Amino acid sequence: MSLEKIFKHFDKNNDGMFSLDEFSDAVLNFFPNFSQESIEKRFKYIDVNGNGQINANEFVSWFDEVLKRSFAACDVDGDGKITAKELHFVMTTIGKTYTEEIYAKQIQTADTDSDGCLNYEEFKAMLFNDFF
Ligand SMILES: [Ca+2]
Ligand SMILES: [Ca+2]
Ligand SMILES: [Ca+2]
Repeated sequence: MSLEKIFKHFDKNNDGMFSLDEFSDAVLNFFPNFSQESIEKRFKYIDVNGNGQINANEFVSWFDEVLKRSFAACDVDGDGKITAKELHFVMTTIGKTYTEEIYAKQIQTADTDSDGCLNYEEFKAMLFNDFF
C-alpha cells in the first residue's frame, strides 16, 4: 500500500484533492486520538499553497515526514531498525500495556527480510496493513 493509494482511498469524490472532511477521515483512521482542532491546524500547515485543498503531493510529503518521525521515535537506539523491545518500551511510555511478545508477533507479520526487526519500509507496511 503506497501513500498515493492511501490518498486515492480517502479522496472520496476522486477530484485529486483532499477537502478538510476527507483529510480528517484519513487522519482519524491512522491517529484516532487527534482532535478536530489539531486536524484543522495540520490541514492548514499541509496546504502549502493555501488553496483550501490538499493535493496528492502536499499529502504524500507530509505523511512521509510524519512516518519518518514516528519511526525515529520508535527506534530508540537509532540503528535504523525497530525491535520488539523498542516497540514495547515506546508503547509502554505512552500507556499501552501489551506484552513484548505481542509486538514481536506484530513485527513478524511485517518482517519481510526476516531479521527479527523492522526497517523503515517494513514499518510502513505494518502500519498500512493494520488499516487496509
Ligand atoms: Ca493545496
Ligand atoms: Ca533500533
Ligand atoms: Ca526486517
